[in-house]
Amino acid sequence: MVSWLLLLLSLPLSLAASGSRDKLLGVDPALIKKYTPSKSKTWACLDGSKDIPWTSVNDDYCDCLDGSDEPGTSACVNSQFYCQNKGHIGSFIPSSRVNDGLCEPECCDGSDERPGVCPNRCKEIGEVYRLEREAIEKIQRTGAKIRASYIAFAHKEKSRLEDQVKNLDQQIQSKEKELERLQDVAERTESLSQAAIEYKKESPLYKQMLTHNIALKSLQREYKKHVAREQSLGNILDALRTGYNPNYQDMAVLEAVRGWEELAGLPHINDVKKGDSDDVDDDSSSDVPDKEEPEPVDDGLWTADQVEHQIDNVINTDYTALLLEHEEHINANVEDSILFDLPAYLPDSFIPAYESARDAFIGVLQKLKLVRTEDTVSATGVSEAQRAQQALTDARNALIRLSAKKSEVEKDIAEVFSPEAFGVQGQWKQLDNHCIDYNAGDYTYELCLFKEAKQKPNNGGQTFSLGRFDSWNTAEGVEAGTPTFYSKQYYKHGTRCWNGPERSVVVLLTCGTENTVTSVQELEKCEYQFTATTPALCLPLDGNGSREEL
Ligand code: MAN
Repeated sequence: MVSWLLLLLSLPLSLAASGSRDKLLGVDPALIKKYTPSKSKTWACLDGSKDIPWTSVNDDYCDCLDGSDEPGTSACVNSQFYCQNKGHIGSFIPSSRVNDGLCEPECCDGSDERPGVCPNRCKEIGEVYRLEREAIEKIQRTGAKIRASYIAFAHKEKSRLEDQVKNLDQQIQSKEKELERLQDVAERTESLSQAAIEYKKESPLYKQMLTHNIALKSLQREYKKHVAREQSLGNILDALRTGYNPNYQDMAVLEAVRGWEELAGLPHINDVKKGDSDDVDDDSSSDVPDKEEPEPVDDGLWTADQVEHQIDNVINTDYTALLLEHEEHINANVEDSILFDLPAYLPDSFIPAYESARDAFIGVLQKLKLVRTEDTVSATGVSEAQRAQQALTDARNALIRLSAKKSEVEKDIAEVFSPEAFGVQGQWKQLDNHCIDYNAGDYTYELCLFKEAKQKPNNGGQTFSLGRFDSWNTAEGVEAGTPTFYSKQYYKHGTRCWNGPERSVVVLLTCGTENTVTSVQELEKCEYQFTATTPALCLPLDGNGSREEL
């Protein structure tokens, strides 16, 4: 009797309990608190549109416009069903797939179908999943440690680069000072060499040469005057010769004409007139002077023709250049003096001893300033000025190189912690130009991160560039610095494919304990896809990493 009473008392409770379980079937855990009846056993649709009897919740009839009264049935369209999947991970399915006789893979607890239809496989699935996840997490933990070391490297690298900039700054400063000094030296050497030239021009030889030049010019001018004068006189005498009247028997005129004819090598005018009858004026061929034989000249002297045509070359000589050539010649001659020719008269075995004694002797003479050293010669000459100019140019070029190097290092510094380059934490910096090989049978692919990808044939042939690093993931909506951004790299503008595009690569990156290329595929002709793992993508796990698990 007592037991019956207890049974009766407990019945509504257990019914109520099982009823409340049904009412909560498929409810999103975040909304579970909202699924409680009011005191009057009514319930308000979640959109607040109406109150319905609590018994109408999950009664397989859709009452609320938002479908919130049927979380555990397929009565309302566009509703979501939540499988608890106890022992594994809860998940949502569209409510249309509830009670359709099919066991949804997302609901390992079988709660999407009536009891008894689908087995609860959450324990075994959860176990496999946990093992897999543990393995992944282990990789991630190990990878994250390596990643941390990459970050530490980036910090060190940045300080190293900053020190390099400081060092370059110092070098630039001292180079600038050196440049100033060399500029000064070059200017002074330039004026010194000018002064040296002026000094050389004081040489009696040079001055005498200038005098000779003036004398030559004067003689040339006089010569030209005389030639012109002779020409005029010849014309006058020619007129007299052809125009005088022989009938006057003027002996003075006749003698003058004869004298002229002899000097000019002309035939006597009377003979010409007789021989040629009346056309004497038109045909002057018989009245030309005989071609003058070149006058013989003494050895080494110039002919009249040379005087006429070559004297200008001599007059226009560059005497300053000649002076410097002369100086060089004289200095060179020192080497050829009899003193330095001595070895020619010595037996071979004596020559080394002779040469060292000679060098020592010359050294002493140079120290005593009795013989000029090459430097002193050039210290007053043009070559010293050229040397100073060269030193100046070299220093200028070195300064340009240092400044360029500084800009390059400054750019590297800016990139270390840039999200667009090596990551906000600098986690990629250590992998700059890190090369990974992947043997694919016919080819070995080489991926030098942030630099270039290559395809090298294993059995001989041409290596192709598959492209140089271009960018991270540029897909729309992907923000720089996010894991998705760093999950893809593009290498572009490789060797052009025959009848096709330039070779290019997309590298898909995932977290791994090593930097490895795991696959290479040529998806389209000359468009390659690499998959690769890297610790740089292994983010540290928050807590134990199993928050989703129920
Ligand atoms: C080479 C390789 C191949 C590519 C062809 C295209 O053989 O680079 O990957 O498909 O050229 O001609």
